[in-house]
Amino acid sequence: MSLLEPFDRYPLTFGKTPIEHLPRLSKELGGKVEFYAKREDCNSGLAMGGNKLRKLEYIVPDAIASGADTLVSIGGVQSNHTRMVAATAAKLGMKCVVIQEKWVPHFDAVYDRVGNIQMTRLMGADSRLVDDGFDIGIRKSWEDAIQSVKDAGGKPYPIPAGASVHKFGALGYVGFAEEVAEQEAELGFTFDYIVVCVVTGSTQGGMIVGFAAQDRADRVIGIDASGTVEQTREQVRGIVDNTAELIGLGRAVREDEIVINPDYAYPAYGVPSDETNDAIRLAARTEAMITDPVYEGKSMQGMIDLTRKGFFPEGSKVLYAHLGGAPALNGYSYHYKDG
Ligand code: 5PA
Repeated sequence: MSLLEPFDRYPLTFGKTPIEHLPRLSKELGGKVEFYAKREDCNSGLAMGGNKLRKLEYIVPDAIASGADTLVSIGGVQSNHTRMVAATAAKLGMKCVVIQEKWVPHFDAVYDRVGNIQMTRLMGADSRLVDDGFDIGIRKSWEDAIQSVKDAGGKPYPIPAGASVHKFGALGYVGFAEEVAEQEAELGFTFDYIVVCVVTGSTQGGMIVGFAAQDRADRVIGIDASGTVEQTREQVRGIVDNTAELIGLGRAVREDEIVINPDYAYPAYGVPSDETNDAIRLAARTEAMITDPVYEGKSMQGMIDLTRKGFFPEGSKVLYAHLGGAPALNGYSYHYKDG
């Protein structure tokens, strides 16, 4: 029986996400480890989908039950999360206010007009640009936006950055772990490692709890893209404890079951290194799998580098969780003008 049985879910996704073999990337990386991707980036018809929808599926029933008429959330200028909250609001017939902070020191001329923010505006969200810098915690700008909805006579439903420190924010990725186990039974083998990008924490946090129920949470390798890894780790710890309690895991998750590698977030959140860009190009040229400079490019870089360093024993099967994010590439046109 699913650990999620007691919780309401409002479907926003197509269903199980496909697991795709990556034979050309595997060969390129030496052929001793086989790579697969679980395509969370292809999970829905709502505004290009991505990891946030799995989280929002368990939050929407609470939003509806609260009688709210406006979803209020926060992210950077090119936030995927605010795009997904705007999409959810449009689909539900609710209003949406999103704060978009200057999380990235990046000055592409059309950065605040294309990609995620363009789609967010198209879906009718009230997108408010704010000058504050990167921080995954609770922000005054978000609290002010919640208050502004109340002042205008509306009923806000607050969704924190990345839907992460919401009590139900990690349930969706507990479901991911159960889905992987079902797919492994169909495939006839199990994965030795799962590689996932981590920033606000509920994607990996949910996976850790879900895989802890299968006694293999330490095989979830988080690749930090925040550049503030201590804060991210602390946030993941809190999310894991809350979620383990919520689903009745029946035991505490140990520190060694929370694995976060800080080595690939440089030079800063939202800024790709040369190695990130090489990883983005390699995934694109071997598998036509498009990753972005903020999140998935960094976890791809981590997976590639760890493979080259021999971290994954020969014969391992590694599952890369592709969480979405490609729309942000539009804001980085100059980086990739020559491919
Ligand atoms: C994001 C997050 P978590 O925040 O759950 O740790 O997930 C990291 C992550 N990949 C990984 C993609 C494509 C993501 O969008 N994005 C945030 C956003 O505002 O878009 C929450 C930061």
